[in-house]
Amino acid sequence: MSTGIVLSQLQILKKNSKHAFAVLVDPDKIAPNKMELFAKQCNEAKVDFIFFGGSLVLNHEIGLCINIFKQNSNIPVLLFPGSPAQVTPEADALLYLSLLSGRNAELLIGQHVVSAPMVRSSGLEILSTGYLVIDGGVPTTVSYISHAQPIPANKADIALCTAWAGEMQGKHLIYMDAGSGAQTPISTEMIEKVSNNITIPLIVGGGIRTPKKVHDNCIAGANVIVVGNALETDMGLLQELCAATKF
Ligand code: 1GP
Repeated sequence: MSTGIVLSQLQILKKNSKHAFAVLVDPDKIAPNKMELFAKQCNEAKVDFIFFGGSLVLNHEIGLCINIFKQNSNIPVLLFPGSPAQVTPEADALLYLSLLSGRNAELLIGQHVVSAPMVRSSGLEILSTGYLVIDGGVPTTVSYISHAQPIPANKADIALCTAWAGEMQGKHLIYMDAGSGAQTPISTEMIEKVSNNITIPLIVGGGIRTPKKVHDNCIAGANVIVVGNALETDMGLLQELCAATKF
């Protein structure tokens, strides 16, 4: 089932205090006929990972989009599914998200149980991920859909204890997300507090729009920086945002 290639790449980043750049693709925002160009742009910018999915996806052609992407790029594709319906074997790995910051049993374990046979037989590398939604200043799709309260933005201790609980449960990764289109991205203080105190890789996303914020998050200890929205608005930012993780 799991080859472990993506996980070992992420673990090496954590071990060496290094950083990578991931682009989040909302399959509703890039039509299949634009995917080839998009893949080429990501190759050129040296993007490290592509995340596919979102809290709400209307497009039924995720597999097709991923196939086109992979025909034009060697960048690993990780599913970031808002629901089991977005799990598709064309990707390389699955961010197997458990919403640890919420108290919605469905997103902690319920949907995992129902989809277990399909996920097991998908052939995807499974990355067990403790998913923490942090308040980003505006109601985001993830907070609405999940029926779950985000962790307050100024409560780094809550984020740390939640990440610790995930680590002790055996999660491979922690993903702290202010939600797509967040007004306020996660503070460097919170990133630093969590990163300094866990031994598993840390992914950070939500509302990141500038190379400076990408760079600051890397310094604070994020191992993967995820950007979606800002690139949907201006793909011209890609090179600069990605380059801000390479130091
Ligand atoms: C959301 O972390 C991702 O789940 C990316 O957020 O779209 O705001 O960049 P943005």
